[in-house]
Amino acid sequence: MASAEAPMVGVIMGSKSDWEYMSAAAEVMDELKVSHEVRILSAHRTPEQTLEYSAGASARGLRVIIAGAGGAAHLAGVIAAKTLLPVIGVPMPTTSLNGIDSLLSIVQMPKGVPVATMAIGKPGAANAGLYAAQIIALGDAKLSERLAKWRAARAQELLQQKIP
Ligand code: RP5
Repeated sequence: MASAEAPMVGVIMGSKSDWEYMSAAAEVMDELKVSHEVRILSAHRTPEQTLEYSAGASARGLRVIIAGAGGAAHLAGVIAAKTLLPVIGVPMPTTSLNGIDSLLSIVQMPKGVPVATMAIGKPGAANAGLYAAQIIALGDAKLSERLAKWRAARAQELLQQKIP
């Protein structure tokens, strides 16, 4: 669910089929009250719109971009090429190679144009949302507090786990 207030994080993905996984990024940012927007843009199918989005992202107030794509996954890299905002890439397990292809494609950026690459699929998408929140929390003490509480709650959940 995208936020009503001015978005600080852009969550983009190469296809609607990626939402099954990328929704995990939006969910965690909803929990942490990090404003975000969601867009479908493709490095291959909509190259002009993708570059336009990236080039204008900072001026629109975005602070981080999360990009999920599968297969020949160029979306995060192409986005990173047109902005100085931090870009987080999430490999999608949407092809017959189950995301290994996407992972290698996203992680192998050339020197000079970094993309912070997460794990394949939902865990990577959730961590991308958390990582974006951590970046924004560097200048937002209240968000930093919410993150600390979120982590503490996860620790409590684990400590309460029992083997049946
Ligand atoms: C990539 O190809 C997308 O990011 C998606 O992971 C994959 C398959 O896309 P669809 O054919 O389902 O649209 O561009």
